[in-house]
Amino acid sequence: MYTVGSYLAARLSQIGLKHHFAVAGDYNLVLLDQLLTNKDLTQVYCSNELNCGFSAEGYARANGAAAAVVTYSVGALSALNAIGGAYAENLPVILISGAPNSNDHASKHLLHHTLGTHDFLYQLEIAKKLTCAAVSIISAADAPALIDHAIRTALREKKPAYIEIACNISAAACAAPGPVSAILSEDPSDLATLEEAIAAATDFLHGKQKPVLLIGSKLRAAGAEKEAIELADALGCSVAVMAAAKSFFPEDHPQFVGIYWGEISAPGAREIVDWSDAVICIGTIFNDYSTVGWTAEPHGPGVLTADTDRVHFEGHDFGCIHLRDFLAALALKVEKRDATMVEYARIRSERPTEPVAEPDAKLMRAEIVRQIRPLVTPETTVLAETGDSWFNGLQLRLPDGARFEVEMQWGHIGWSVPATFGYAVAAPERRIIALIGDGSFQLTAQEVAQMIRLKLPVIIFLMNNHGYTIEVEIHDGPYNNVKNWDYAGLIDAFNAEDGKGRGLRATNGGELAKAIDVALANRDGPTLIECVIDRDDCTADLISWGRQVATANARPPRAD
Ligand code: DPX
Ligand code: MG
Repeated sequence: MYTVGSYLAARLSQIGLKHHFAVAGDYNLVLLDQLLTNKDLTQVYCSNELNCGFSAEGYARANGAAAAVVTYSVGALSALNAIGGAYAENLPVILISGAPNSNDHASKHLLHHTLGTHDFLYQLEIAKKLTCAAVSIISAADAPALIDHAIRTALREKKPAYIEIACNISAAACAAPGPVSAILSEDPSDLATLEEAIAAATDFLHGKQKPVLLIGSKLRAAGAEKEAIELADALGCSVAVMAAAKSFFPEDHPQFVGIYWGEISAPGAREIVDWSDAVICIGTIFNDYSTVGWTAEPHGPGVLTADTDRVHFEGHDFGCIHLRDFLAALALKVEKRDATMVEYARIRSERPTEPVAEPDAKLMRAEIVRQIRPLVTPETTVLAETGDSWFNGLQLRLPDGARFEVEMQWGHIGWSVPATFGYAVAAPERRIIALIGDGSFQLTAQEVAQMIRLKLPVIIFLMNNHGYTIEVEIHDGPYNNVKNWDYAGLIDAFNAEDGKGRGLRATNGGELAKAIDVALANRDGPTLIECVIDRDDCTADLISWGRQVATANARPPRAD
């Protein structure tokens, strides 16, 4: 016997979820009971719904998909911010909201947790804008079809979906779920189009001497990481990655030339991409941030764009092709073209590494990065928060297997605390390191308590520069100052009577080294290391990038 709630649980489990994230509320309590009946799914609780959404977002990064369960309006409207993030970041997160009793629709009743009007559709309408599929279940008979539609669409499109379930329907009987293949199956690439696209792309490359591959952040969502390596191997050309795609192409691959990010690119990477006569952009996203204020965007007849389901370049536009099929088929057709590697070997240089600081010298940002470097093993995932943490993280060299997560399209400060929690729930076997600024941490700090609750040995480097330094570099004012907290002391408060989290403060390199030892030894909970640095002690990359972004923001209105 299935109910709407147990049907939903079965489908979540079938698509590979072992957990779902939740905050309770009276519109979803019966649903939560139903989800608990599935012994293959663990319910994981969050401190608030924004964090619940971001925890699921982080889980989806490690696991491929995720679910968050919240209550109506007061919960869901907070979670929807994170769902917008999942849309921007191409992650299939299923947001499930309890909803008013089906009898209250079209009745005279006013309900709590609503606007105080008879409109109970506004949440669904908002969710439609932020998801690829949004359904409302007010009849158990319709539940299987609606649930399947939402989940299938999310998995296909790698975008979030929304399911709301009237609170009196969650425990109502419904049909049993069928085979999961009905949800997982996807339309194959159109073969005739694929063939023509490969012929045209081969022609395009035939006339070119200096191709490069530029890897973008949609590569993972497209499930095409392996195929990108195949194409790189076949072409023998240089491979640059965009910042948001760090770790999506192995950094110890011999053709890896580093991050392409305009004037703050890895040494040689910008020169090679700009010199190329055939930039193959794979799953790339060019926005104001990734183009450094519109100063660095490959364009013109030498650009071939291979997107998630579409390939286009001068005079051609082919749809209905999966990226992985295009890359794999092209790899079989192309000839070696290694001119960019030959040139790169001539011009390459290394960024200077950070000098070792005296153990009792005042702590500086560079020393922190220097001490984090050896922690990054093949089993490590680094999550880097919006702020100078992006630029610090991007400077870490990743051995094969290490992963790197950023939320560069949505850019919600505070994302990384719950996302790290969700990621750690999904991948407890990995070493998980979060780089977070003080301002960002203050948005979502509570989720450290959930890391303590589940005894997750996450290491958090909290850069306390006493402000919104990235904003300081873009445009400074009193609004960029942050009230200081006793961050290390906060962990004791979260521990209460039973927690095993550790909070430490480092003001010099010696203290930082000792704190890292404590963190590595603490397997029973998170360790937060507050790294105290000057307000303007930031990367040179942040200064250069911030100046260009500020210039782009400050463009005057057009006269017309
Ligand atoms: C804001 C940003 O302390 O990092 O390294 O000091 O910059 P840095 P912090 O975490 O400060 C972050 C701060 C205020 N961005 O510099 S990046 C605007 C913003 C945002 N998201 C939300 N609100 C405001 N990105 C939710
Ligand atoms: Mg800061």
